[in-house]
Amino acid sequence: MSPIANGTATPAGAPPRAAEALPASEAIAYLEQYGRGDGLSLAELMDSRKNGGLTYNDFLMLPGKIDFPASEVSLQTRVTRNILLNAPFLSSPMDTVTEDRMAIAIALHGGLGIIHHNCSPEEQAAMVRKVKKFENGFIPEPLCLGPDGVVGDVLRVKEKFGFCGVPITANGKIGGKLLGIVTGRDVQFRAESTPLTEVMTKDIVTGDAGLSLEQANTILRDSKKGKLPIIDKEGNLVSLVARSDLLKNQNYPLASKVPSSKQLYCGAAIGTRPGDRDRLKLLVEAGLDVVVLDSSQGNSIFQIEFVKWIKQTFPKLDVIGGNVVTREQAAQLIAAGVDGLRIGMGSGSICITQEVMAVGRPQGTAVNAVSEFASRFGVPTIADGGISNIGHIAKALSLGANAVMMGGMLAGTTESPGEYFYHEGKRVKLYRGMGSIEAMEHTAGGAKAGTAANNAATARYFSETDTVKVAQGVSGDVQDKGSVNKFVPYLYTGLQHSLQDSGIRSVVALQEGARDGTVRFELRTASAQIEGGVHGLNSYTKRLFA
Ligand code: CPR
Repeated sequence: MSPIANGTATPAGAPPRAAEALPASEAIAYLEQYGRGDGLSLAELMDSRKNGGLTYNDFLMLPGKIDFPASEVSLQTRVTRNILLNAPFLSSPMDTVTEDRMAIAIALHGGLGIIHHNCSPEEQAAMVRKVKKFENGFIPEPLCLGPDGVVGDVLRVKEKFGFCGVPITANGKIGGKLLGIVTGRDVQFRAESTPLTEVMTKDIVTGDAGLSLEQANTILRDSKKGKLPIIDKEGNLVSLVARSDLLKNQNYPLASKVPSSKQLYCGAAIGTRPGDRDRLKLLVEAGLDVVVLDSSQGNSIFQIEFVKWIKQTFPKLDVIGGNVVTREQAAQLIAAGVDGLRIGMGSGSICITQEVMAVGRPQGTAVNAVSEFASRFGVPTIADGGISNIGHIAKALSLGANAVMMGGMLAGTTESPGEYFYHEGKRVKLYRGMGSIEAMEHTAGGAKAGTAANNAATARYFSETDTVKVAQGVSGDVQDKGSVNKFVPYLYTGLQHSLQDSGIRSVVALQEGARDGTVRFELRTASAQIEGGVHGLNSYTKRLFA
């Protein structure tokens, strides 16, 4: 073993201490000759806990040498055999975390959203379709009115939504033939009962479907109009571009896109019951890129058969299997043909699986064991659950995961489903486990409780024949975190700094360094953990980013 990798405090072979100090200029050569001697290699770290599992809080990475700016750190990673992302972030398929809005927002920032299935197959497919059709700056479903509308309708739209440039289509909906557009000036000083056909502008500047946002912006600028309806060859409205959004239209250089296309990547979760085959067909028709087989214990004959069926039926669709925490579980799913594995059992913030079932594994150990094994077969892994800060993400990656999946971290953002409310003076949103009784009995925005769709969704935790539902999670709330548009860049930049501190330029280099022993780790005792947290203050404010 190389002196660097052996991790002993006094490097083997180091000469006895001389009476006189060595020349300072020899310090680096000394290290190179006798080894760094600090901390543990990944293998030693894991070995130190072979009689008990390791969690993210049990260890730290040691610093390396910084000879590059943090902004140069690449967070690019492969989350399945075929999908490469610019950021190692996935959002959990939970009805208080990922619907189309979250999936779009996280994909724009380089990650991947997995749409939950606590809703009917049609509703889930509609969400997938929205993500796949999303084009930055184009409003895919603008509010429209029909030719039978009156001025009062526009005034009510203005009062409720704050804008009044409304396209008028033959059927009053997106997709209908564009007849005209009504703006604020058109309805000024008009009686509420005046038909819109009398006041609408019929001579409209339009853009053709397929034009770029840049081209649309140029037309808007030159025409001095407020809204640019985009129409197809038949004159049907397909989307709208608003002048008021011109300045807001950010560039998303990290966006997760299907190569050589404008489409964002979209994932969705399903169960492994026979009915889920029909659900998956609808999702694939909607353009799904990757399916997650949602089970808390993935090593089941149902999942294995399901993976084989998907691989035969939809050979181009990537499949993420799981959840697994052992090599044995992973081996079964890898042999069945999965393209990625989701790791975690009982580590989720809303989860009581370990308490109730007495089955699970500390997440650090699970991530390392499964990732080490899966990487031998070229199968990427996703560390799912238990991420509550940026450090946890860095640690999950250092243990071998290719990406992390987050529920609680992304709940409470503007883009997560549900409305904000106040709890004990704090602005919060609901966040609940998918195996909580509440998730089965209620829905966040999808299917009604007790419907077939809903029951199928909670199949992850409940079996049809159960007379008593045994909960595996709780329902609670999390504080308002603002928009994903700020929160995910915070995670991204923070992670770049974490890797920079370790002297590592990319996620790939982190994993290689962990494997070859050059990335060094240290165990944390209970008092080390206290030391590493804020302590000794009378009170403090914790602002995470600005
Ligand atoms: P956190 O990111 O909140 O720690 O965990 C989210 C993960 O928890 C999800 O991606 C999922 O794997 C898991 N999960 C969701 N509902 C659960 C219940 Cl009821 N019980 C156990 N795990 C759950």
